Amino acid sequence: MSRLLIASNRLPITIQPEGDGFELRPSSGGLATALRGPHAKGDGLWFGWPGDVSLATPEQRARIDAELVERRLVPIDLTAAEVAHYYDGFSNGAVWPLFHYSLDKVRLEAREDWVTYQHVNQRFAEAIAARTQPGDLVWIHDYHLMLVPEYLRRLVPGARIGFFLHIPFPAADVFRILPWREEVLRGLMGADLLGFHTGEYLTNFARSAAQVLATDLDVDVLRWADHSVRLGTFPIGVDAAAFAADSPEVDAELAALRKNTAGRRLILGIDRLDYTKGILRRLLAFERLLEGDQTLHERVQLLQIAVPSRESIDSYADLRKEANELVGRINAAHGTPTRVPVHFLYRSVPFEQLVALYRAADIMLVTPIRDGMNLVAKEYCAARTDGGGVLVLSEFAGAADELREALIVNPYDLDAVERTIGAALQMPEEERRLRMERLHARVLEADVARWHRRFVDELERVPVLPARNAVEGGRSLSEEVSRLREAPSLLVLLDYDGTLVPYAMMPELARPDPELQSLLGRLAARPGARVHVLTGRTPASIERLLGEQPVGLCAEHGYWCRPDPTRPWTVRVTGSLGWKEPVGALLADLAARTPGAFVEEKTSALAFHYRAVDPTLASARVHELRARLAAEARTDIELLEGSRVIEVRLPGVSKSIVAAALIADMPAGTAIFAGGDDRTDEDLFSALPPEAVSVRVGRGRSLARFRVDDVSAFRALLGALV
Ligand code: ADQ
Repeated sequence: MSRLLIASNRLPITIQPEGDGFELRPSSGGLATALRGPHAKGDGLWFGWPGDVSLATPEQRARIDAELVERRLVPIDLTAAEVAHYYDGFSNGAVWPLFHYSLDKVRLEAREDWVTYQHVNQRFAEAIAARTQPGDLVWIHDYHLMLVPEYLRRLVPGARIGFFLHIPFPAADVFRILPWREEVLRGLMGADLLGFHTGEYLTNFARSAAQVLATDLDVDVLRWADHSVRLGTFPIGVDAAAFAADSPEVDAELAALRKNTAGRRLILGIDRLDYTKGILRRLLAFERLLEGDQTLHERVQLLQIAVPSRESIDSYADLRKEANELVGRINAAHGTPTRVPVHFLYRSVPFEQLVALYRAADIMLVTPIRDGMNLVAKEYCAARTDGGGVLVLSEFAGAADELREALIVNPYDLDAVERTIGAALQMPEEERRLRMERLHARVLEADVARWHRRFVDELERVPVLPARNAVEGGRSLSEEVSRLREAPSLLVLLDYDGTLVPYAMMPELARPDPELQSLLGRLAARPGARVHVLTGRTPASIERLLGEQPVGLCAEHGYWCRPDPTRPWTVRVTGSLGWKEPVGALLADLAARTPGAFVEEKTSALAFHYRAVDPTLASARVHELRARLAAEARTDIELLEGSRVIEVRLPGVSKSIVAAALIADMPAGTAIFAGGDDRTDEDLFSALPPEAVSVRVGRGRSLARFRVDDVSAFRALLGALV
């Protein structure tokens, strides 16, 4: 088992002022509860905010730090201003409402919040990078830290990074409202594994990434600029055994509750006080129920418990006021001197009392307008060892995917909620038992330990990078470049698009600028140097761009080569091209049914381009293409997937074969420099001897020994070779 490093906004303990000193208390909330157990058993670290300790004296701080070290917790201290902008402003003021479809509450004028959000995410990444060892797994949690995967990837390129989102990922049309949508997606795409509670959130994410970043989805792998991210659904569970366990304390609480409700059926709501939890609409539906049956208040009692939350944000303070007013109105209209129909408590209840409440509740109302998962629903089912109780569950909670035997309801439809509570009150005992036994068993099996194990197992599958990625012999890239500058004989092998020039909207537009022209000219004129450009383009296309340059050109990934401008193009690979006609007809048929797609004909290949196609349709067409070719069982072709293009080509054509031939043409002892940015360039790198200097432009796992960020950094290297 690898060591696991966890990062979340809060540490699983919160430090609070207590008397003259400070006290460590367990943090509340589903995430802290879910990960606390496994962290305690392992040997990893946990990074997060410990709470406000700015008033601690140096001695108190030393004591706090010693306690944190003891528990393998690494504090990321936040100033009051950082909490205001990163946490309240951006995370909870913009992302939270947007991702829960509460568009009227989204803070869009949040530039300063965004800057702080980036800054705090960078601090998390630096703290993690400083403690990461080879082989570690890093698991980052939730919407507060969506940029950490990318920032950490820059600092530790080989890190194995997982990210789990605890809230919904909204539909692409909603996500795209976010002014910082592209940065957020880039941030998340730094991970190797991205986890969501449901398939719907995963699909929403994949569509958003396709629309904003032009990523490609291949079953469950999202490819972007040659970096692959695996997507998975990992519905979180609860510590079910703890909720199912019997104890004298729970029994005593239960007896007390039963005495108080004497004769009345208990309807229960338990939530963090948050506008997403649907508390107001729940109260309105209950009010309608009471209005429809004037005697009902004699027989039922609604108990709503809400833990105060995020009180420094206006919309949360408003919610509390509105809830109070509504409860007052209902009780005034339907209460009697001895009975009030609604009890509303603002507080957290201790664990034993929580379990007793779940066991006492005849009906549990979990009716959020949106909720990533909702653990309360699962805790209720886990606690019902007696097979009693009815769960009324919103279809907009992630939990509705799994808890199908609950009464599923649309929380926006007050009549439906009212009717469903009525049906729950009337439900025959046998049906109630059948449904709850099923729910209880499922929640016990799919518990939080299983969630944890599934995610970590999947992350563990991410391969550790091959050793050749490390800087061999300890020489840095600039030392290697100085060495090549002095070499009497030098071979330079270069990809074109994405390496020498940035990608353009249309291939014709990716023209070499004067700087590049001059650079290639000077490089080729260097004594003892040979320069070749290896591209997937056709001979005509690359010749239009670089025909005047004193460099060798290899087109169609090495099918065609032209060693210098004075010599003709020749074919380097032989093989029958008889497949082109039937496969061409198949591709033409696909393109005709796919708005935005087109087929490009090369000599050795046919390329199906779909950059401008709707992503869902594109992925369906790629699958269809694969299936139809597989059905024909052809051995005379192979498939090559690029960035939003799939190429059917003659087998045996690849940059590795042509690179090997070009190397063999040079005198022994020739120094080699190679650069590329995509999958076909990995073929090139694989053909190089170990001492060659290979450079990958951009992100993604690579066989190259070195990496630079972008085209301009790569050109600077070429300049240094001259
Ligand atoms: P939350 O929005 O915090 O979690 P939820 O999943 O319901 O929502 O978890 C709340 C937790 O707090 C539960 O464990 C519950 O028992 C506890 N709790 C609530 N009220 C309480 C009270 N009055 N007293 C004591 N305990 C109380 C976020 C997402 C969810 C997702 C979780 C986990 O918003 O959708 O399910 O993360 O991924």
